[in-house]
Amino acid sequence: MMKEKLEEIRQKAVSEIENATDPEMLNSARVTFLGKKGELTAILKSMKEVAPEDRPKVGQWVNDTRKAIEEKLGAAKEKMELEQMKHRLANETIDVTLPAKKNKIGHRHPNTIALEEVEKIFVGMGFEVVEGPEIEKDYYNFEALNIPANHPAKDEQDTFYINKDILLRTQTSPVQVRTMEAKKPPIRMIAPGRVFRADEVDATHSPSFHQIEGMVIDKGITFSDLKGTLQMFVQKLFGKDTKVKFRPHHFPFTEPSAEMDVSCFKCGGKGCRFCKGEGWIEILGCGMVHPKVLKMSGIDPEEYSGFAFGIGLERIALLKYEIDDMRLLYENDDRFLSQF
Ligand code: 2U9
Repeated sequence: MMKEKLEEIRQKAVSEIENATDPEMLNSARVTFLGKKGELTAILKSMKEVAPEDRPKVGQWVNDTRKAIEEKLGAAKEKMELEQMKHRLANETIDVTLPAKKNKIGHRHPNTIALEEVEKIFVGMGFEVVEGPEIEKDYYNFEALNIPANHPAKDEQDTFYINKDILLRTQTSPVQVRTMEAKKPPIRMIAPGRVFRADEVDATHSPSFHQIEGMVIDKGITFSDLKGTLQMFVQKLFGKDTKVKFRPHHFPFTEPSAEMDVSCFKCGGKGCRFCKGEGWIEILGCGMVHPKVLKMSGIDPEEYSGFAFGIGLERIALLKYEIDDMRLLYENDDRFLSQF
């Protein structure tokens, strides 16, 4: 009777252990069968109902059953741990033959590539690269450049003012003014940098863009020096067959003033889609520095003369890389930038 009961407990335990799928289920089987309130303990507690002469034998059966269940539990636990270990090792396997993840590196922006090329050409001709503040005084941005108070460029529609006297520079010319104030000629400099104008965004305009301005001041500088220098510049930038053409223009800070065209570097001047059939592409503005401008910055126009020019950097980048919309330069789309 007792023996059958123990056998029944053993079978129940074995079946529960065999059905266990995780360590928690194993532990709960241990508590159920071997715990302080478990089934075997209950039998030991009821030993007083067993005849004294039978007690050693029944005690032996209980111990045998306990041992059988413990062994079963131990084996099941070991098997489970082995499975878990196998599983973990399989998941942690590193396939050293897999190709490595490609490191993504950045690209230089077309503006940067174009600027570095322009800087290299001018540095090669003995020019110095000078930078200046983007937030400027009205004096350096307008007055010192002979731009009168009633000039349309000074309108709040066109210029970002911080207050009456302080603004975001609309050109890099203030850098030349500051240089003239700070040192005596000869001066050969270019001033690249960010400028600001209250323009709506479209394919050719942005409220913030970049200019490269240049200036040479020395004794005996003439319009021929301007022509020779700028011709050399565009021949290095667009190719040695590039021709130049000057058209009269007006700027308050130069006299005389001109705009310079280059022969189309796509069709060589015959006229194509790129130059809109013109054969020529407008590239920069230039002129002889106005005597009043020299004088205001402390340079004697009787002793010195100079020329100056201004180029839009984005315009160079768009032309060089045949990009048809300026907005692409500002969107930082990697698919676009990685082409250059
Ligand atoms: C000083 C004296 C003269 C700078 C010059 C231009 C002509 C010019 C434009 C080209 C396209 C600006 O980028 S753009 O919008 N610039 O046409 N700039 S002469 O003349 C100076 C500058 C400083 C003291």
